[in-house]
Amino acid sequence: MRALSDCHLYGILDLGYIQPNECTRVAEQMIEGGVDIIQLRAKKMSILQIVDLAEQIHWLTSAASTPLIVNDHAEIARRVPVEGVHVGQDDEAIAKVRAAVSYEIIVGKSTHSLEQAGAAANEGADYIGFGPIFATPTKPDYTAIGLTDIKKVHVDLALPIFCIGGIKIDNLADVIAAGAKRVVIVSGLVKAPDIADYARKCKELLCQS
Ligand code: TZP
Ligand code: MG
Repeated sequence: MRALSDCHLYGILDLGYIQPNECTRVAEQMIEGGVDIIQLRAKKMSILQIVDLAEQIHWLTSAASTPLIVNDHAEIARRVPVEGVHVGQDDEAIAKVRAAVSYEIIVGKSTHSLEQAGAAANEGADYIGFGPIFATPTKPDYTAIGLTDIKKVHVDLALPIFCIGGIKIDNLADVIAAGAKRVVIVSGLVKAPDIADYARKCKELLCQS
């Protein structure tokens, strides 16, 4: 399995953008394009429905040594041997998520400020999402934090930091110039006419930095 430290491009199978029956195709294309780590995010589905989907996707991701992270629910990792769980500020505490799962998992946390980033590191997060950098319809109720704190969060914290929110191939160079080493791209990737090609181009920019 790919180590988290080797992950630079993070893709999300967001069921707000794709249908359940499109997940495996999209995951295959992400993997083909070099997406390093994939999350399954299904805000409106039941745990059982997500479990069913996670099982299908995990066959593909594990064959490609690509960690699969599920959003929000530790319960899914109890039923499917996914590699990790991602929690937000209002979800369960990291220790509680780890305690709920009988094997070692990656636990990531969403953060929206330098203060939250530091708190997540202290709480024991394996990685953080940091953003939204730019305003995004994928997370409409959140204010963009902009590029200015990216350098400082990298100076302050040693864990992997994935900048997220409104990042596309067209602004990725700016995000990297602001200090990002790792990014999450949601709509840019899943809505690309050629997902593998889009991922490949993003990876090139990230790997040059
Ligand atoms: N957390 C902060 S911004 C965001 C999440 C889940 C959504 C990012 O989506 P997009 O489509 O890449 O802007
Ligand atoms: Mg959540």
